Parts: sequence; C-alpha cells; structure tokens
Amino acid sequence: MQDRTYTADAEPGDDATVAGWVHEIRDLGGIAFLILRDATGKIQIKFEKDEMDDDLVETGLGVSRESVVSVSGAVEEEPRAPTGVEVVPESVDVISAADPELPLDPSGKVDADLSTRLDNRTLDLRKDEVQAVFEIRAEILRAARERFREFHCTEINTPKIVATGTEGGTELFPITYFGEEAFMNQSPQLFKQLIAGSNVERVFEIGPIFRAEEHNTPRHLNEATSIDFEGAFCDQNDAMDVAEGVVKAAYEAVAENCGDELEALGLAEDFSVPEGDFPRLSYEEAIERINATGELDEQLVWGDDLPTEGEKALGDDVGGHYFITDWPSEIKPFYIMDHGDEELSTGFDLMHPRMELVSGGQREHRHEHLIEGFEQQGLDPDQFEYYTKMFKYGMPPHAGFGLGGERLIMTILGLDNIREAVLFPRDRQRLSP
Ligand code: AMO
Repeated sequence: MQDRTYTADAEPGDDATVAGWVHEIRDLGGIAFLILRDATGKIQIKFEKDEMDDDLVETGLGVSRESVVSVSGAVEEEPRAPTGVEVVPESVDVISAADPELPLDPSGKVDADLSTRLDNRTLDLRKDEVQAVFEIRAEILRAARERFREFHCTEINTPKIVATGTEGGTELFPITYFGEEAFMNQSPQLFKQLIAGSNVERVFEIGPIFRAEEHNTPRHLNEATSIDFEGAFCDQNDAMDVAEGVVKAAYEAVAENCGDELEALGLAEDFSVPEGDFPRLSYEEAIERINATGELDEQLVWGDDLPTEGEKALGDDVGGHYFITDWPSEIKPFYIMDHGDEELSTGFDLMHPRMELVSGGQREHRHEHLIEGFEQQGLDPDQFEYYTKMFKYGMPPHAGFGLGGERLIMTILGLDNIREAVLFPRDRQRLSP
C-alpha cells in the first residue's frame, strides 16, 4: 500500500495512514481506544465519542479483534499512550473483518496448547514471543551463512528426491518417481562429498532432511533443517573448528542483533554466549565419566551407543557444549574414516548439555575401503556407483558435519519442544498445515 506508514514510523505532526490488525479495543465511556498492531509494533487510535462522526466511531469501535483495518488521521503526541503518540482518526476502513470466534487468542491472555497453536500458526505468530523465535531463527541462519563464507565455503543446494539413502534404510520415506521407487533424502551427505571432491573444495548447505523415524519426542522431527559442511583437505579437527565457529557465531549474532526478540521471550537478562573452547572428550573418556556419575543402572562398555540418560548425565557434568571424538568404528556410518587402527573412527559429535547437535568426521576417500564399508553396512555398492565412481578420479581427503538447525535454535533459546522452532512441523501426527 503506497501511502501506508508503519506504526513505529508515525511521528507527531504527520498526517498518516496506518494499517494492521485490531489488537484490542479499550472503551472507557466518553473516550475509547483502538490499539492497532503491525509488524513494527502498536499504536493507539483515539475516539472521542461526542466530538466525532457517529459512523466513524461505530466503525472504529464496532470492529472485531484481529480484523485488518486502515486508519487515516493526524498523529499527535500523547505521553500517556504506550508509544508516546496516538492517531486521531479521520477515516477507518475495515479491510478484512475477523470472525469474532478466534481459535486462539493472539494477545496471549488465554493460553493455547501447542497443537492448537500449530493448527493456527497465522494467529499464533501474531504474538510477540512467537514471532521473536522466527526472527531469531532467521538471524541464526544468516549468521551461519556468513560464518561459512568467512571459512571460504560455497553455498550449494542438492537434490531432495534421491534413488538411495545413506543414514539407515529403515528411516527412508519412499515416493514414486515416474513409476520408479525413490526416496526423500535423509542427508546431503553423498552429494556434499561429491562437490568437496571437485575443486570447489569447501561447501555448505542449509536445507531439509527427511527422517521416517517412528519416535515422537520433543527433539525429533520427520522433516528437519540440516546445516551441512564439507571441506576438502580437512580432517575431523578442522571440521570441529568449523562446527564450533558456526555455533558460536549463532549465539553472538543473537546477543548482538536480537535484543528486542530476547526481551519478548523474557531471555534478555540471562542470555549469554558460550565462552572458551568447547572441550573435546574421547568416547572412552565420555563413557568413563558417565559411569562415574552413577546415574545409569548399568555401566557402559566400549562399543555401546550413549543412551539419552547417559548424555544427560555427562551434559550436567561438563556443564556446556562439548565434543565426543574417537568413536568406535562399529557405531559410526560406513563413510566415516578410521584412524589407521580399524577400531577407532574419526567421527565426532558436538553435544549441548540437553542433546546432540552435530555429527561429523573425516570421510573415507580411498575407493577400495569405501566399497568395503558399503558391504560391511549391508548396502549394495552398485546402487551407489554414481558416488563411488568419483572416488576413482582424484578424491582428496575431506571432512564435514551435519548440524541440526532446529536443535541449534531450540538449545539457544531454551525451547521445550523442537516443534516451536519450526513454522509447520512434520511429525508422526502432523502432516498439515
Ligand atoms: P545425523 O544423522 O547425526 O548425521 O544428523 C546430523 C544432525 O542433524 C540433526 N538431526 C535431527 N534433528 C531433528 N530431528 C531429526 N529427526 C534429526 N535427525 C538428525 C541432529 C544431528 O546431530 N550425514 C551425517 C552428518 C555428517 O556426517 O556430515 C548425518 O546426517 O542435530
């Protein structure tokens, strides 16, 4: 709309047209206020009933909450108004009247459960604290992109419809692709490696991954956003440096650029950026420390995957982000390289005390070892020939990682449920909206 002024830009002395949603109507008798809200904030519209045209008063005060209106009038200074100014209306135009029966209350006075909120995201996002999550999400992704560029990475986009999966066959969503079986991609893993093997060398991708996991938990989605890195001539330590840099950049950007949003979420006082280097514990040290906490009924032994309670106990013990390195090869994917000694892999995880954020490692770049890895994993190397073939034409050593975008946002903001970090989550129960 050409002549529209954002509420935040309305200055005393202006003749302005403001447009937005009816947040609230406060009727005090002879005087009444319509509080109008837009993306920049709220403004008070004053109705002096005896001094104004009846039709104008009726339209302005008769409109239902959350209707979209446009109001033209003089902007005046009013120290008692929440923003120090108010509009004295000359005309009120109801552009889109809202049904008075709202499925949720955007003023937040009445709480709604998460499911009602997700079913009505448009209304839910009218709340400052919900909008703040997505403004911060955008800032975190912007900061991640910027940090990757500082690490000389090129942003890539890889296919999401694929012929084969890599992260475990049971977790694939099958689809039909012109009569052939295909799948939604679980990870850009193989594609990012193929590009790192060209002389583009360092790449990143921020995009969707699809996991047909049955479990329904506060930290799993069936469609998540993965922040992926892959770099030629990198080993696992370089990849850990990049992962640490990206996670810290996200915290720093939120601290520097999201003051109002943190305020809306009630986090402004306590928000802090992680300090110092993230400790790097070997898997062996990790299981020893978990066993020493005494939190588990059974002691962990070499080769065990870390149970959620074990991760929690270790997270409480370490008290901040930390890496777990040198995992047993048998519990890491086939594309992760071993450390000379076949027992030990170069795989690593980056943990937040609440959950795993990242997995990564140096990759197997030797063609014959890669083929053996596929076979050991029970995968048919012939199906992956498009990938393995490129390892015959000059594949440098390379390393990378995948960082869960929603888990990053969730842990930075202390959200209880990962679904709060996604506009339209996909989970076991939710395919729409
Ligand atoms: P992985 O499967 O561990 O590794 O995934 C990497 C990170 O992605 C996030 N993540 C998820 N977040 C929410 N819901 C899910 N269902 C989900 N699954 C994964 C987690 C996890 O740490 N190809 C490797 C990465 C690599 O080695 O580069 C991979 O996909 O935060």
